[in-house]
Amino acid sequence: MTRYTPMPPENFLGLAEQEAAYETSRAVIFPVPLERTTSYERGTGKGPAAIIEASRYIELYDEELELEPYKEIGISTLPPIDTQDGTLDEVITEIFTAQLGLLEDGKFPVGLGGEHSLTPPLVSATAKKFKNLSVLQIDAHADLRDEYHGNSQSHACAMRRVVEVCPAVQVGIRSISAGEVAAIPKLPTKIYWAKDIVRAPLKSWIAKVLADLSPNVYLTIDLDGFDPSLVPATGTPEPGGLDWHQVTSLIRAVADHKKIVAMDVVELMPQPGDHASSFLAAKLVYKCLGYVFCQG
Ligand SMILES: [Mn+2]
Repeated sequence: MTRYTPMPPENFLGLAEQEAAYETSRAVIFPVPLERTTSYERGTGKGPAAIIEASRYIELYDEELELEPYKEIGISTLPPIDTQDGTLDEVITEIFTAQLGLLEDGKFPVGLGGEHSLTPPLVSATAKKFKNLSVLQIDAHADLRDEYHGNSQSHACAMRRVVEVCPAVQVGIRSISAGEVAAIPKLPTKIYWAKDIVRAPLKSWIAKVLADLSPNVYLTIDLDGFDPSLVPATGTPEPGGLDWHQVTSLIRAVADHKKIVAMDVVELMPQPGDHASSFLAAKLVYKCLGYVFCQG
């Protein structure tokens, strides 16, 4: 008998109840449809639902790992957290508290955004639980502004808030302000510019990223880190981005050499007629879980 956990529209991957029960799942999909400070186009609040919807069309067998990761992992899907009621500060506190609860339960949380402002509370909670934490960010944007339009919690400030908590390694960056560039030498962050890696052999830079990361890693993936030819559905698309092979090779190497303890995938802004972006996001989440839990 096939039954699904009672959350609309379905759980991640459309799994049967025994493979998606919270108690027995090691990974938990945590939808955070936050959209308070987006700057260009709107719609990223619909990102988590679109990723979960697309995930139901993914093959459950991973051709790289040669197994069905969900069977080894158990993947539970939470209902979306309420991001509408209350001030942004209150919502950020709720995100922090929810993340800490998942970590205290021994889960591997996968935050689905939503705008990048959700990452700092997720990282803060993760840093409370795990010492020696660093953050690996894949993104087009440095997001190192101290404030943006008077708001220190803006998506444009996400990594500035993160590096106040723990060091970062930023990969795929190709959009940054002069003020941010000036601040970098004083910040605990290392930048891998898209211009230096998109045409370089994987071997030439992935080992350096590994060397820059601490033993425990929080992974935050802004989908605009990918080239917009692959993921057009983001709020602030930037040309000249990473491809699928580059991103998955990097994450596979990190999962192999470090302990990835939590992650998020943010900034999907679903567009009518474009299923490729949501599908990529869903497949990326499943790939990451396979790399984290099912590698040799
Ligand atoms: Mn970005």
